[in-house]
Amino acid sequence: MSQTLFIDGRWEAAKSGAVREIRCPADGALVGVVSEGGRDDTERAIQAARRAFDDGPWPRTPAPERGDLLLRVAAALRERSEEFARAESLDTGKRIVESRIDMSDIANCFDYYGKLAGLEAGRLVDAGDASVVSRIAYEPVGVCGLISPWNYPLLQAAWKVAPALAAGNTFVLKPSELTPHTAMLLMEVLTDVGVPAGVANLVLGPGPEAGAPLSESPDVDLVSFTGGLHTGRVIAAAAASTVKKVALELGGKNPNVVFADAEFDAALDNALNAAFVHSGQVCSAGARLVVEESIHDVFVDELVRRAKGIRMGGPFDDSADTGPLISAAHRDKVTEYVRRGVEEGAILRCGGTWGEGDLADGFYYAPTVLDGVRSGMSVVVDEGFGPVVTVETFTTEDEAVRIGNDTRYGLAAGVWTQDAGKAQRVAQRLRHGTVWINDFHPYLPQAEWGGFGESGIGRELGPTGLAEYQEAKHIYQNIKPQVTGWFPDREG
Ligand code: TXE
Repeated sequence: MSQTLFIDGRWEAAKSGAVREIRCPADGALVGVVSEGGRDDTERAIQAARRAFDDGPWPRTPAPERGDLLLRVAAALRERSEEFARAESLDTGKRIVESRIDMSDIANCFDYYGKLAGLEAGRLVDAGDASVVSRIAYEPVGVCGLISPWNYPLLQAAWKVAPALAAGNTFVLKPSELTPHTAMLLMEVLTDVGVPAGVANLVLGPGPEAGAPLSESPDVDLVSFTGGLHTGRVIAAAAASTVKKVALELGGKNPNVVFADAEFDAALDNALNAAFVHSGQVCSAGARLVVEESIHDVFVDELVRRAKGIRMGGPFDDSADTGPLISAAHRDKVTEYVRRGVEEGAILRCGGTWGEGDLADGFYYAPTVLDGVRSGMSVVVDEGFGPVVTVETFTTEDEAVRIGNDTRYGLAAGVWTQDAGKAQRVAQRLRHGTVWINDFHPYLPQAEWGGFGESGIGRELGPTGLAEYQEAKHIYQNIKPQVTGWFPDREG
């Protein structure tokens, strides 16, 4: 029987005995068989995390010691990086080179929070009264429910696990049911470096069963979720009944604005990266190319030519530039998304096809360019989460900003121009959580990440990413207690 749930420091099977086969999206090969947890299992994990928080040593461990332990996690991840990268590539189908980059970023994230953990010793407040000592203490929130998606499975989990641990919380992690293996490996590392039993718990299984208690249970104090907008709304609504803290990262519909005076080759190359990296399964994908009308034809012709040259292939195919989509269901969704766009009037310039021949067993979808789209079309409004870029044009700076902000999301945007003043003006006016100028996609563990609008609530990474996992407590001490006389001492 598969024992792949990690609860209270022990590997366990799902109570129901159910299992799930994990298959590589690149070719359908069996990667592993894991426990398929349900509500009971998650409840058990929540209770373990609750006990570890209420009675265990972890929340009371000095913050610098917790930080040291995170630095050891980072070192262990670097040592086992190749094993982790392979596991990530097999679960997601992404190229091994991309998984290696992810693993390095994950180790950097643990390093960052390891170093930050010990720096924050609270704050003294001047109460304006010499007889008062007033201070702010930052305490852990409690039991955290961490729900992560399948596109960057361990990276998205690490953005939650590292600050949650740094702040002294205990947690239950529920990765996507499609991509569980690196989360399992992470539990091994956390145990090896000495995280106490019950602090780090892992449940696997489908969201509505294994995930839902993390947003519903009164014993969970915070739920942090990365995934789709629809699921985010369900989780926020469920969390409202117990008024738990909620952090959401729900993707985006991210404009990549290219002015005519941009450095052409760099803008073009990055427009490809923006849209097609990891086959567009990136929350910050630059899936909306917004290009100045005067260069539209030459820019888009070149984009199409280059997109046609992108090679699809499996994780270990050195000649491949990009991999498959995560599942048959997701490829069907992308297929329907493009079909609908064309029906609404988009011009299909390239792509729109599935992988054939050697690729027929995987969920490949060719890089796709949809030209001539207009505001309000479904391909402009909705996140596609596939290798699909739409093209809109503008003639003025104001129009570029208006189109860039014409979305209910607000996660990320790119601006390409050699005019530094224009770049800053546009960046200031774009309502997105990250704006890249003359670049696309880089992010830093020390810089906040998250969205405006329906892209979510809260920020991950940076100091704010730690603050999300802390409660601020004001401790006010009167060192010269006196009678206030507010209520006169009268006979009753
Ligand atoms: O994600 P879900 P799906 C977007 C992208 C994609 C769409 C749907 O547009 O096409 O979301 O993808 C867990 N209670 N993004 O359906 O459902 C689930 O098990 C608790 C953007 O695959 O959001 C998984 O662990 N948990 C994105 C996680 O939620 C629940 C990344 C994400 O799955 C749950 C992925 C419930 N009721 C998709 N229902 C990004 N922001 O990067 C599901 N889950």
